[in-house]
Amino acid sequence: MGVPNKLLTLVFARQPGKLLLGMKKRGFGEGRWNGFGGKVEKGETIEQGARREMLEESCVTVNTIEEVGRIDFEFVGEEQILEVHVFQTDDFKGQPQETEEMQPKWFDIDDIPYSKMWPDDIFWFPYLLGNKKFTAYFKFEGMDKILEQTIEEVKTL
Ligand code: 8OG
Repeated sequence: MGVPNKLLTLVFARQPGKLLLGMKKRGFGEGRWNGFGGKVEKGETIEQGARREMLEESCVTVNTIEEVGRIDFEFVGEEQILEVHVFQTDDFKGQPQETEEMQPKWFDIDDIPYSKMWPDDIFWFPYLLGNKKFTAYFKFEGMDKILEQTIEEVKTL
């Protein structure tokens, strides 16, 4: 048996025709636009972790939230799989504000900045934007190169 997966969350707030992304200012994924999220802490559920990270990183309070995807990331040379739970919400309160970690910005869904995002995102965003639930797996070498990938639409997660 290997090490347990590392559980992470990733939350996308939506408005008609728009998606909220944040420019990651530090740490893992720095310099890339992304949803909001991070490690699930001991004693909280994955959904609680998603809400907490969204509030901490964007100052937005999420009401209803829906899990839409799960992505497993393997990095060559690292034993631990990153298990990212992807959520979306169109039911939230508060104006997104810049925090130490993220600079938020609303993007038109026809103008998503894929070239300044994780390189796998362009493959699964169509599921997210098309309201299709999905599971995916990506094997990375370093931060930029995808060696293997699978994506599948699913009925339930
Ligand atoms: O706590 P920390 O900021 O390190 O969490 C990492 C965040 O980045 C978390 O929200 C999950 C997310 N994330 C990855 N890999 C990828 C990826 O390939 N694409 C996107 N969009 N997000 C990712 O860890």
